[in-house]
Amino acid sequence: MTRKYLALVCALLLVLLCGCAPAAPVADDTYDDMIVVGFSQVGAESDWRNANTRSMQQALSEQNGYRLILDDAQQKQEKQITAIRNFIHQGVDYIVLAPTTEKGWDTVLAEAKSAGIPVIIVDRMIEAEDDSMFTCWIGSDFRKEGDEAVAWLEKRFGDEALRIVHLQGNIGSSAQIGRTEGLDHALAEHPQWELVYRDTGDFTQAKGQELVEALLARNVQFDVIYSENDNMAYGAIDALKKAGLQPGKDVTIISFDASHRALELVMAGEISFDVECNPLHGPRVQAIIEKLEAGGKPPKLTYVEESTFDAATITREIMDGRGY
Ligand code: GYE
Repeated sequence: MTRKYLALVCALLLVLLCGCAPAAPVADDTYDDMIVVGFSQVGAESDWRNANTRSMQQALSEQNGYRLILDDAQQKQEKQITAIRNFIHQGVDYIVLAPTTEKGWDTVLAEAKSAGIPVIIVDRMIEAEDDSMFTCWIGSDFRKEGDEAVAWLEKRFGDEALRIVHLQGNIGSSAQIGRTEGLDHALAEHPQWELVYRDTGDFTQAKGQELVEALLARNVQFDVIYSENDNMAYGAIDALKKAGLQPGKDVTIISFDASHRALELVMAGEISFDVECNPLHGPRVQAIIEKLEAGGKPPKLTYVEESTFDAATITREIMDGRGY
């Protein structure tokens, strides 16, 4: 504290004497009282991801007593591993990891563990050798999300013949694995549902559009697009419209995330069913850290509550009350 005040006084004197402010932060120990968090984020591939990043930045703000070091891994696991090593090297107080894929974390998490840095996993899950590698996890039940999507499809189409196009998220991510398992399970139960195409669109709008455009160019016929996130669905919708097809009428679209833009499309009837995936993990992580700071023990696994939307259940009030 004393050193900090001394540095502040020196900086003030500098301003008074020379009429100029020091270019760099006064001193590193400006952050002495702050909790330093290194956050390894997957990337910026989707609206969901951006809402998630904003939520973390808002909750773990300087105003709230945090110094957040954010690293965007551009959807590459090796970049995340490097970021975590940098956080360990910098001696952060906590590491928050939103993992790209489930596998491949044992070595780097063992390094964090031996450095004594708690690791909080958010959003997707990891497959760890032993679960002492991380302090706790908070995120969604992706298999349940997949099950909800196919339950709607069953209710809407029953045993009708359906040709389904499946746009997958990043292969090996929990969000892809759970949502794909839900569909696979339903495909096995409904022999009259045919999977006509399946590929990854990497959770991006551009890739979703590209895949559906390619299908239409090959004249592949389909009734349903099962898109594992909203951004790929936006791309698919653009591709359908460009080909003169009406999303929601000629092709039924099922999507995941239920971000604001997607719910507008649910209202407009272009997306028929959207399964919510809640990205607002910032305050949840903040609460976990506060608990740990106070010597408490947060639950090992926490699933956030989520709902689903179709044209019958969406209202303007619901939309206006949403933070993403
Ligand atoms: O559905 C997608 C994002 O892991 C839940 O990642 C997240 C998924 C989300 O890119 O839009």
